[in-house]
Amino acid sequence: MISDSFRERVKALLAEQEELLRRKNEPLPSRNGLFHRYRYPVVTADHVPVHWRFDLNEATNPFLLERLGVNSTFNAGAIKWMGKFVLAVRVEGVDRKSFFALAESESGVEGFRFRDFPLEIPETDDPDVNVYDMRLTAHEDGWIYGVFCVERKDPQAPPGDTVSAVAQAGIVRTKDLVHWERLPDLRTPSSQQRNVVLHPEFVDGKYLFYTRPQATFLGEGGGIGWGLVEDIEHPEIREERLIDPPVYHTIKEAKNGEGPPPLKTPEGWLHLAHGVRGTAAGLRYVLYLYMTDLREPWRVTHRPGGYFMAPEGEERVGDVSNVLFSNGWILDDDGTVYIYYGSSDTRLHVATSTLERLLDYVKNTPEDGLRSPVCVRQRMELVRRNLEVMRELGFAGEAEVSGRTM
Ligand code: M1P
Repeated sequence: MISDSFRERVKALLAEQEELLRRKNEPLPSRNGLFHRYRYPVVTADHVPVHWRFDLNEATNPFLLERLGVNSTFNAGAIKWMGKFVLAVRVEGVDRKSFFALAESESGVEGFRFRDFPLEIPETDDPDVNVYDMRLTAHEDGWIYGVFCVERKDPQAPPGDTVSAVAQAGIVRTKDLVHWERLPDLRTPSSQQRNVVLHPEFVDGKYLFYTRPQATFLGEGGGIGWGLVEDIEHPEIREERLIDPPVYHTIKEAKNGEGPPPLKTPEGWLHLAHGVRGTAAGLRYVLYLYMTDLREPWRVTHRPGGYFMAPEGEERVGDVSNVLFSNGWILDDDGTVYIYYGSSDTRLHVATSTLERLLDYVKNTPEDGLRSPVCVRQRMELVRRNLEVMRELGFAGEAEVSGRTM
């Protein structure tokens, strides 16, 4: 027999969450013409169903306490499936273990609801300790692959070392987002792998993976690499080559990593990645774009300098502050691009742009000048051209009045 007061408390919990799930989102004005952020994050720990966190049985939980709390929801893979925007969200419990859960929305910018259960993905013979950051790739072989980081304690760690870990790429595949088959972990020449992404098309009849070869768990200095796999059921990359290495005094000075699978466009493969640099306040993760050749997806054709998106406002603060990270984006039929990004390892946001704008940005943004004098020259060139235009438009006088000269 459930008491009325218990029933009321459960009702209140559910109603509070329902209000959050029904909250309307709205685009914020764009300051750079390139994308719109949205007022609210699309998935937070509070979006995780009440019945995944609380024991709703009065007999076993008379105080209605949260039994299995959720710390954060971030870094989601993304796919458009049966007309819905589906995210494979990284959900992290208060016990620090992450798992995957699908959340779906009709609009892509609000109303994300988790399915009834989290994903229970099969394991290999080597038990998984932690899994995170799934990239979803709808491959031309007909499967949807989920490539994620699987982390285990380093077997070589000396006694007493409770920290050293080994990161590898785990692989699952599905045809319906319900039944998942686990394949062996990807084998590569590198002892550690994170940020591994499957390219959506075959290259010479083989599977192409973007990798991040790294010697240590934290992976400073690795760079984005690529390699080919002949047999996806025995996935092994024998040769790994670098596409996009870290570069001194850039936004990817310390390390970088591929984001979601690249988008196929008429002009090349559009890539989203994260770049990391050290600061006195710790690492700073920003997002950047680059483009590769359609037939040779490992050959970079455009490298706009600087970042595309960096943490702002509340995005700056969280469990790992000053981090933007994206492993999911969706190109919709009307050309809108939905970019899902985690902020500070705590919550998940969306930003929208269009393919047209992103291509314009990638093709026309100058490459990083790498040295201040070169960057000044780039800016001088822009200023001169603009003053010319402003004069034609009849605005040159204003520039002169404010003290600027030709
Ligand atoms: O904490 C920031 C990010 O750190 C890792 O990314 P990377 O391997 O590039 O350093 C990942 O754990 C990622 O999930 C996390 O957001």
